[in-house]
Amino acid sequence: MTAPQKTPGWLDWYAGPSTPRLQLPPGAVDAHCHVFGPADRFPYAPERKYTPCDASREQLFALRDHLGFARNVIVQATCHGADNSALLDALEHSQGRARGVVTVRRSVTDGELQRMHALGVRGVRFNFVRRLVDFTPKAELEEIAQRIQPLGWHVVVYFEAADLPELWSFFTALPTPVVVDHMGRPDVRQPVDGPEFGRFIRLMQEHPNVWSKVSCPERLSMAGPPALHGERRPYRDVVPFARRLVEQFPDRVLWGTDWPHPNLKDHMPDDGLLVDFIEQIAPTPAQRQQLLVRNPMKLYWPDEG
Ligand code: 0GY
Repeated sequence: MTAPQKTPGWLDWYAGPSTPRLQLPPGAVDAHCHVFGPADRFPYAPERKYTPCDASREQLFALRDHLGFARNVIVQATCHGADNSALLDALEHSQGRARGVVTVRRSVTDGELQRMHALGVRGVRFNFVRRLVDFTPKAELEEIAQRIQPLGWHVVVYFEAADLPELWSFFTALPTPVVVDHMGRPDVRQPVDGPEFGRFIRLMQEHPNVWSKVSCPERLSMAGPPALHGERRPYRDVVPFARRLVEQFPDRVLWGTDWPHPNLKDHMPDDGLLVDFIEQIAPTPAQRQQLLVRNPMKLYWPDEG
């Protein structure tokens, strides 16, 4: 089979990342990453909005070891639609060191959900980012949430900050923990104390079942690629946002690399530098222990945490 044509302008993940200066606590979890293909074994979904480069489970596990993580949470990427085969294959070969968050339709059977659970799936992802997916009707998502709740799973949501008002009532009615990807994608040109991020903080304040990934500075930053500035402390404009959440909600924040970084347009981050970024948003060892070990273990490995 010939390899599918990547989306024009696609940036491949960065091979040869540096060794982080920050030593991660033992048992650290990369709580947001993906596998892509390989397309010859796990073809991309016909309805996808982008075609990436391959990023295999072997490459993900090598990165995990290189950066000093112990575990991964692999999140279904939209380029695979609701076919979770690549993700489930990765879980199956992780020796218990990976958990998964899948995308399902209402047609999923109870038997399929049980099999996914046995392989390590602990959540479903609902995506509201228009450039990535055609929306699934909310009634269908509500039905899915009701069905996965008895399994002890949670719902991961991905949306743009401007859409939070419209999504608020849907999110706050979900019967499970709700984990927000990338801080709800704030516009970091706005003040951290401004109305937009204030709304997101209020969501977490008023709803103790809402968690946030304080991930993706490279996606949210407006400051440009770090190489341009020769910086080892890049993405400074994102720091106040992530730090606020780490300080205010220390027991409901997670962190992940987002490897292999789909759809970045201007640069591909060095994952070693991304790990070093954690020190800016969680400066104390106690904060990092919660962010990287205790919190993800509570959600994904509750029997071992
Ligand atoms: C991310 C972010 C993105 C993509 C996806 O599933 C996906 O395709 O999540 C994005 O393009 O912002 O979390 O990986």
